[in-house]
Amino acid sequence: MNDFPKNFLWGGAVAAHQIEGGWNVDGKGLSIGDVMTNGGNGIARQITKGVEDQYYYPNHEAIDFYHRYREDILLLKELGLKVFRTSIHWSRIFPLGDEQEPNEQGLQFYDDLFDALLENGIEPVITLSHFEMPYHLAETYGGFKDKRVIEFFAHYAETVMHRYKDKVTYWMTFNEINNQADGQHDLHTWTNSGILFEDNETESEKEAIIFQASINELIASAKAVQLGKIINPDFQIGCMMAYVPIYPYSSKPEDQMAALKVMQRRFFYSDIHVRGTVPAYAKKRWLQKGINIDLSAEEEKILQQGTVDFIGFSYYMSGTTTTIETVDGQPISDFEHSKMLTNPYVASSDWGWQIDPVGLRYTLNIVYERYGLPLFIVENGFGAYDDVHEEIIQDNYRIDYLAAHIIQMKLAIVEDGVDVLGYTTWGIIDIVSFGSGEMDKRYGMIYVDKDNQGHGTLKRKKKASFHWYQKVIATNGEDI
Ligand code: P53
Repeated sequence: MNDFPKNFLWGGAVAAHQIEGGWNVDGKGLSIGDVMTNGGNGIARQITKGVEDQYYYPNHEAIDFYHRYREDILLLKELGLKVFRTSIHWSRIFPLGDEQEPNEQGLQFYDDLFDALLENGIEPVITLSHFEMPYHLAETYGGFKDKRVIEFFAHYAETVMHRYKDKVTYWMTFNEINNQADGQHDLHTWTNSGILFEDNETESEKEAIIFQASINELIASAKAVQLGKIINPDFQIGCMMAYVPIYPYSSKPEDQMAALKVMQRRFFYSDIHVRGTVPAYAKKRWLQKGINIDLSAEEEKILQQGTVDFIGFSYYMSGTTTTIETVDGQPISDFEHSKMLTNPYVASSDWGWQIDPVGLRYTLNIVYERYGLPLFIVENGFGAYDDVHEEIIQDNYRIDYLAAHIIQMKLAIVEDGVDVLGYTTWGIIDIVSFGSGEMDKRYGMIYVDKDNQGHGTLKRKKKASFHWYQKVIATNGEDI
């Protein structure tokens, strides 16, 4: 008996800015990722005003997928991938973001890339914006703070969905749209709305800015869904969320409420993507905090008419919250006196990400119960230091991590009845880390010879996990 659906979409995932390189070729404009320096484990990346000579920008070359994708696709084919998730680099298509005419060379690149994938039996799954926005839109308009950016995004979305209407079926609008609301803007500085905060802005002001930009981004997403459905009614258009489930630390009822409140911060986005209306808890929060949101009746209608077909999400880790005063933790604003802390029952990666496979099954259940829509796990993976001197990298820790998560996904499908479309592991080939800019936070099953300073031959090599995942896919998840 086979437990995974027959057409289960096994795959791998990456993002254009973390893999392509070719940052200034063939008419591409500067992207917000192009002005992010390298950071390190526990060291934040910096954002510079344009490109400055004295810094190293790891995304400029990344792993040079732009010039090497044909060779890489052959490896992905050997791996047996059914789907490959990547994004379109917005600034290849509209270098500045606010022009009418697209850059034909940029469009041609993705035609060639998608053709090469399809010829090798791999279906592209496409994110329209994976923390990628033309730098000009961030610099001149303040990103999604400005309502005009809604139109620029819609025009971009319509252009590419029209161009690739016969090559791509699965689309997602914004990668991890909720990631900007989880307090993570302190980590990355850019939010995925293309906003930089001013030093003198208070936490309350930042919250108001993020809520407004998020609403604008949600309107942009809904417009893209509407346009896409006109272009090709068979399109499956989803949202993309970072689901980091937050557990109550104890059975204290207030801990349960605190966990629920933190989760509402994330569900705010998928609630609007799926239901098309602003949830009551958000409206109350705006009222209490004196936040005035600009959302017209016409825009509300767009939200209602542009709801998604499926929910794509990333899953790496879980978190824990408590209101117990004697327990140490990081204060958060979602519920009075609540704070985030380390879960004593789970291990952590070298970057402090809490490893929790059961949390994936839990998340699949919670999200499916809430929305009843098909789910697509479009990111799951283990960032780790590999011993690069080994002849074949024996990344058993990565195999263990992935196997444990696949087993929990299987339980959600088989025992809990959750509808899961597919599973794409993050960073199937080593890429530039988004959070830290490192190469050495490796996720790949294919090793790329490049280090944190940008040195290396860029040669590709299969790791032990490559052979393991090949077998998982070939047996449709029977042999984990
Ligand atoms: P890196 C935080 C929490 C969960 C997912 O992240 C996250 C982040 C951001 O760091 O981002 C997603 O490279 C994102 C990818 C990213 C991947 O997770 O920081 O969609 O672009 O590379 C892993 O280790």
